[in-house]
Amino acid sequence: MSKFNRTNKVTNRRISKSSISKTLLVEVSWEVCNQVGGIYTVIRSKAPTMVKKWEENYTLLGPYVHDQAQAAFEPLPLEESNAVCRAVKRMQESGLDVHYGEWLVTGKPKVVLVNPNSVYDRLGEIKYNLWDHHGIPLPSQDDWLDKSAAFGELSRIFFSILAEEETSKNIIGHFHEWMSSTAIPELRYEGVNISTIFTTHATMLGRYLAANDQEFYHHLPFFDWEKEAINFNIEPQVRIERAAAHGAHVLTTVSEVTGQECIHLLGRKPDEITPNGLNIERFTALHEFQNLHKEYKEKIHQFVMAHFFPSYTFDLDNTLYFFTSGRFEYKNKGFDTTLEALAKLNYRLKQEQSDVNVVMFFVTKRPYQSVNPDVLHSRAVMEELRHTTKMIQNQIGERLFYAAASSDDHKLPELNEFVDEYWKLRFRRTLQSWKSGGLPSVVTHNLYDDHNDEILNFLRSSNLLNHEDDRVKVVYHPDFISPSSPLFGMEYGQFVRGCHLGVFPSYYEPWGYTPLEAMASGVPSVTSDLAGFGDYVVNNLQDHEEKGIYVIDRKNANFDAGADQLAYKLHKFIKMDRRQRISQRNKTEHNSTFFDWHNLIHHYDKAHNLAITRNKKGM
Ligand code: G6P
Ligand code: 1S3
Repeated sequence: MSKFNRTNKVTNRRISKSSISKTLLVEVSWEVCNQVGGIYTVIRSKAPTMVKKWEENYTLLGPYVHDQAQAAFEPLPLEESNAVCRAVKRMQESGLDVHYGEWLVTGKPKVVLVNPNSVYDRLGEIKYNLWDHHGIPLPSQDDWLDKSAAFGELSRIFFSILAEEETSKNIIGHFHEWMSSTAIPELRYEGVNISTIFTTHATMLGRYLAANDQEFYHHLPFFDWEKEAINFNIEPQVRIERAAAHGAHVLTTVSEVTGQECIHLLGRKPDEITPNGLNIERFTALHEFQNLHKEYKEKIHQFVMAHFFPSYTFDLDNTLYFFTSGRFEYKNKGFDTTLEALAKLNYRLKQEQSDVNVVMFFVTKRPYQSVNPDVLHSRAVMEELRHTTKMIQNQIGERLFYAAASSDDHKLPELNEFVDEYWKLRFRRTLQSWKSGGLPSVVTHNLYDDHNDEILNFLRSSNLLNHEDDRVKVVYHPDFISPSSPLFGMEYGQFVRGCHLGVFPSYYEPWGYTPLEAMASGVPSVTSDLAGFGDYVVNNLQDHEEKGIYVIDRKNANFDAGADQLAYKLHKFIKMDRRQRISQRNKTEHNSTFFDWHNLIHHYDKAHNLAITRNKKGM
């Protein structure tokens, strides 16, 4: 239990407009102006809504990372009338490397960026205090922990000075994730007058335990957190997380699923669930999104032709593109369930003698040596083939026009005669090197650890190796997709738009932005009820399948039953005809506004209000 008494009931209301005008809100995250992972998406996409609501009373606090700041940060002059600026000035005067300005993203929020290096000379003392005051042990020479302790210390200094500079307004410090949160217990220890909120986007222990325990959710109430933290060698992180969770006036997390982890692993029930949204406007393509699907699907066709057609061909018009993407966490992200379901689906489609093809893309990040030379070669040869056919087409076009204009005859001339011998030969040679004997590779890059790779080992053992008669083909792309990647040459968002279905049946996923981002682009997807997003959809979005969000029950089903369900849903999707897919995409895109921050921000409003109330009541 928390050492602070929060048993008094406090009505949890949204913060009012007049309260906002009397409050400074500072949101703190390691991912402010610093792209690392999902929290960056939360902070960045929420910024326009926060700035609109809080105006000059809203500031973000993040780390100063030179390259990222160069690209997205514009310094502003420090105004004497602004308490945040005065705090920054005092920090600068004491020799700390602190910057104030605008983050150049939609909404242009004001940001304070602090350079962790500027307190590295005091790391010993900072760590000693965390140990002495809160029992948090921080070993030496752990880069992440050092950064976290330094960033926390700079946040503590900032808030302590801000509380001195601004005495007529409430101040809220809203901290995201353990990395940013050592300041919470320290501010409470020193009795600084700041209302604090800690939002955790996962629990450290939950992530480790889930990856190692098939029955994680059943065992959740019974874990000994201290023993497990030592077991996984993450004791400092877990202790920081717990100190922040217990020290904060208000604890929130992104989903009910992670709320359970907070109860059992952090020892505190969240006061509010703050689900993640998006700035849907950024995705809106007016009535164009169906055309964009067609345009980017065409680009994916180009890749698929280059990759498969040297070995055998199939009907692209009757081919569906499925994808999954994200960090490589084989079990947590549900890659294992996806593969099992694909094998089942392939078997079923073969039994039915279906003429549909599914190409499933795994887009993730694995260490690799290079792009597979054969894959690059076919891509290059296809470009050569395109060039050659284009030249032949031009030659025929020009010459046919002259022949037609100068002819008395009404017959179509022999077109072959219009082509130079040079181009005929080049055409034959290109075709010769285009065709290859082997099977299309299931992986596009040469992995360092090919033999132990879990995806490849599954594909090998289940013989899902892109045989001609397989109805489900696999392309494992162990790198993120970007315009500079040689095989796709497009942005990830464009790739998503070109696909038909996202597949994200996670086992451990506090929220999960990937299906929501697909939804905002009008692309349906499958998720699971163990993903915060999927759970939220089941409880809040009626007829969600019609709206393009399929949810697998993984809370109650075991691994095999989950894979069966996924195979069934994939099969159901395949059975839709084009008109049905188009109509579903319309509904998917239309309903994504449900997840616009404007519709979800009231959860944050409640948390902010509660923090002020509890701080005033000394709770
Ligand atoms: C969009 C385009 C249509 C195209 C369709 C293909 O809706 O506007 O012109 O026919 O995509 O849909 P499909 O699901 O078969 O890729
Ligand atoms: C976390 O990032 P992750 O991918 O490590 O935070 C994200 C934002 O709240 C969330 O979407 C994701 O599920 C969490 O796992």
